[in-house]
Amino acid sequence: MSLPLELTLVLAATRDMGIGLNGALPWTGLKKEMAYFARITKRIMVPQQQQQHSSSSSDVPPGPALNAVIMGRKTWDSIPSRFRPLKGRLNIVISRSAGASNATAAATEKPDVVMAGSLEQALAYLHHQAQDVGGGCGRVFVIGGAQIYAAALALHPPAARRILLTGVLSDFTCDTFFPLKLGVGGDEEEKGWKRSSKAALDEWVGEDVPQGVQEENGTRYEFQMWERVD
Ligand code: FOL
Repeated sequence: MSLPLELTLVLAATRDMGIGLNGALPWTGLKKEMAYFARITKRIMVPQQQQQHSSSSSDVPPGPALNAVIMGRKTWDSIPSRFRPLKGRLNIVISRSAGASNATAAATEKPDVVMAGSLEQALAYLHHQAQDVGGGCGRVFVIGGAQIYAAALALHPPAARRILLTGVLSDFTCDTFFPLKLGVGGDEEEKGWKRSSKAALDEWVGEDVPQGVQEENGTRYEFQMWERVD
């Protein structure tokens, strides 16, 4: 894991950046979109430097065992219980009333769910883990909801470097919104974000991502990546 920690926000949002309704996703039946979410948050990508100049395999560091997904308590509650914790990923759940269980979770040898009292505490936990364990954690994804995305975007110095946005082109009623408008007015660069090429998206996620408008059950969407402009 790179230090300081680099965060990637993952979300699906309508054109006006709607992400939720009544504590759930505004849509149903986007199976391939959800499969994309699961694949890209699970996939372990070995940094380029670690692959080079290794005279024998014993010189290669063990590398990350798991990526982490950081989410708020309401997002945790919104995930169907049969899918919780999200498998093949270290789940970190942020809850203001979870301060005490943080220490307990940190003491567990290989927790798949860690409770943290704030985003800062979640990042501190990952930072510690990276130093303790060889390879530590892999990529760190912030998967919502609105409050946690806002906290991630507000970090100083900036830690959210990348946004994997699935732009939903069909209209849905929403009551929860992503706190940054992307792909709407065309003035994103002023706000410090730039849409990446398909090649950059493919390289970062490690697969050939379907390009252009996708459609499932009458809902149209598009896979995008946005990167912070330095
Ligand atoms: N990002 C994107 N691109 N799409 C989303 O639907 C999405 N959803 C959330 C955050 N970022 C997203 C938050 N909500 C599951 C359910 C709700 C949820 C996140 C994840 C979930 O059950 N995930 C399983 C998939 C199981 C399946 O195959 O259907 C997982 O293993 O990731």
